[in-house]
Amino acid sequence: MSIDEFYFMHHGLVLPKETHSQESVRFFGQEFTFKDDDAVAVTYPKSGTIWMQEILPLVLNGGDLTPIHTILNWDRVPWLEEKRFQTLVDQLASPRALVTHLPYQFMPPSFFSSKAKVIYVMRNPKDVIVSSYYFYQMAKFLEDPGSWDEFIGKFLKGRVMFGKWTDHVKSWMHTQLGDRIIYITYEQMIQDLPATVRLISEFLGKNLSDEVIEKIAHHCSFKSMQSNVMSNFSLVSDKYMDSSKSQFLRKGVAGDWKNHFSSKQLAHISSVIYKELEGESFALPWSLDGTAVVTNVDA
Ligand code: PPS
Repeated sequence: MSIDEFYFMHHGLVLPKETHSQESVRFFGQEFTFKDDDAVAVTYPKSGTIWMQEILPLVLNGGDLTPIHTILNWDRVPWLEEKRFQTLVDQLASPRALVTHLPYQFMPPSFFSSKAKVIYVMRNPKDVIVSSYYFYQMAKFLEDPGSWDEFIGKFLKGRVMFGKWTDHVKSWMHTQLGDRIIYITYEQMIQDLPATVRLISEFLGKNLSDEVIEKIAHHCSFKSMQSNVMSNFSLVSDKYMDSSKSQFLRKGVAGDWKNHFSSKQLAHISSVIYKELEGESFALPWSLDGTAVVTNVDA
């Protein structure tokens, strides 16, 4: 991996230089203080992060569309570990909606002593690999993914930003957060977005009417986000993203993996992932051998 050109290592974690720095992770780890009413969406990359950047502000403000129509998503609900965060943090109104891709052990002391709530969003790793592969082709600040086979290998070895998918999931499935965390899946959001928005709103202590829930779900649909310039990344300079190669909001479906993997690749992926999760006390909400099955995630 051309690690020096695109990435740097932070305590064993691969981070992109363009968007992150030692100073940005230090700032988050040492200077940032969580507040009790913060809501943090935690994701492994390509699992539903920007979807949560759309949903969370609307849930927290009772369905007022102003933020999603006036603030770019990366400023509206910033990544805690990114360089931009330090410049934005003082402008964020409470209750704050935040996102992070960091594994659990990278959260700072104030997170553990606060009552900040976490929505952990998981996605079938086979679709995460597909989505990542297209993203690595279009994002100029990431290493070229190489061939499809090469990229699958890199992903499984954790030679991609934020490391191994299994390590991320394991870290967040074994927290001491009790009722401060809920687990939802991308597939659950695809299956019934209003029901998932309701779940999130109840978790955050918001009693929203059915009408408001429907309104939020409508404005957070793939189609609505695709046509929202504040959310579709069309305002990102082509210096950073080549939209002729792929779109950030690319396909927005569950199960695109069926169009991409050979049976040999699928068998390899499931055997590696199952082996790494052997002995774990939680079960994945999908069968990696067959068709995706959505069940509740029980930590
Ligand atoms: S990142 O780079 O980590 O922030 O990416 P992330 O936002 O986690 O994941 C991007 C994928 O999420 C899809 N997406 C959606 N799918 C359905 N509905 C909505 N509203 C939605 N918003 C984002 C996006 O299309 C990427 O998935 P793929 O499979 O590549 O389309």
